[in-house]
Amino acid sequence: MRIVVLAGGIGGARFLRGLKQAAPDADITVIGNTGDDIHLFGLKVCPDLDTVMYTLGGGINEEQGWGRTDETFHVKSELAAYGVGPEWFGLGDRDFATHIVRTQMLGAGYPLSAVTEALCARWKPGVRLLPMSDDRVETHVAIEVDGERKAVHFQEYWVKLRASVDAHAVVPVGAEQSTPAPGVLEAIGEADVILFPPSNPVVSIGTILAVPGIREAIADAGVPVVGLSPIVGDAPVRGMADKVLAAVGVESTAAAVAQHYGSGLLDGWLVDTTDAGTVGDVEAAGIRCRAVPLMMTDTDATAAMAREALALAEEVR
Ligand code: GDP
Ligand code: FO1
Ligand code: CA
Repeated sequence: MRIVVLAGGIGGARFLRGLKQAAPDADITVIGNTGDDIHLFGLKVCPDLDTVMYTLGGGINEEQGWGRTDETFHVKSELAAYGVGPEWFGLGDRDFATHIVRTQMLGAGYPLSAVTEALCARWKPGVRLLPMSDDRVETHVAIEVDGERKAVHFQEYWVKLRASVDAHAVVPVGAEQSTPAPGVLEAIGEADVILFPPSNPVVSIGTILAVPGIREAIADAGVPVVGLSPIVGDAPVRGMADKVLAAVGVESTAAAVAQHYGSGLLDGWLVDTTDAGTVGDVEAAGIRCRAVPLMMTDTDATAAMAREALALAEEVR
C-alpha cells in the first residue's frame, strides 16, 4: 500500500512513528512543511524536516520533541560571547552539523529535496521524506506590538514570543510562486491513501496546501483522504494552533478544523473520544467521522490511531 502523509514537526513525526508500526509493509512518502525554515548564522535550518528525520531515525530529543538527543550548546554560548544572536533560538552542537551539511550542499547547487535525501541516507527514517517545495517559502505572522502592526517570522512568533500576542494574519511568503518539489505530485497521484496527521492545520498542513498544485492534486487523486484532529477538547494538545486558527477565522474545535479543510479535500476525520459529541457536525459537513482515542502517549497508542485512520479510509473508499 502506498501512503502519502502531509507532515509538520512534532505531531507529524510522532504520528509517522505509529503509522510505521501499524503498517510495516507500506510504502510511505512524507511531504514535509518547509514554511518554518529559517536562516540563522548563515545556515539554513529546516525544523519540521529535521524533526521527522530525527524522530524516525532515532536521534530526537524525546522529551522536547525537537532537536537532538544528548545535545550540548557550546557553539551557541560561544556565539553569544561574541554578542552574536539570536539567543532565543536553541541550536545545539549536534544539530549544527545538520545545518552545516545542508547549507554546504545548497551552496553547491543541490536542491533542498536532494539535500534532504542525502541527510536521510544517514538517518534512514524508513519513509521517503520530501520537502513540499525546493523553493523558499517562509511563514510570517502579523502581530501588533505597542499599537504598531508588524510581521515577524513564524519562529520569532512561536519561539521568541511564545505566541503571547494575537496573530492577525498568517502568510506563507513565497508560496504563490513556489512549485512542488520533484516527486510530490507523482507520490500524490500514485497514492492508495492520503493522511493528514494531527499536525497544525494552519502553519504545517495549511502551508503545504498553499504550494500551488498540491491541494488540487490531493482533491483530484480519487483516493481516500483521512485526517486526525490536533484539537482535543477544544484546545490544541500542544503548541499554538489555537492562535493561528483564530487568525484564519477558525474556532479551535475538532469539528471546525474538519470544516476548514472541507469535504472537497477530506473524506474522513478522526476526533478524540472526548469530542464524540461533534461527530454529527462533521458528518453533516459531508465528512465521515469517528471518535477514537487520539492521544499519542506512546508508539502503541499512536499505532492504534494510525490503524483507525486506515480503517476509516477503507470505509470511505
Ligand atoms: P510542529 O511543527 O512541531 O508544531 O508539529 P505539527 O504541526 O506536526 O503538529 C502540531 C500539532 O500536533 C499541535 O497542534 C498539537 O495539538 C498536535 N498534537 C501534538 N500531540 C498530539 C497528540 O498526542 N494527539 C493529538 N491529537 N494531537 C497532538
Ligand atoms: N522550539 C522551541 O520552542 N525553542 C527553540 O529554541 C527551538 C529550537 C529549534 C532548533 C532546531 C529545530 O529543528 C527546532 C527547534 N525548535 C525550537 C522547534 C521548532 O521551532 C518548532 O517546534 C516548530 O517549528 C513549531 O512548529
Ligand atoms: Ca513546525
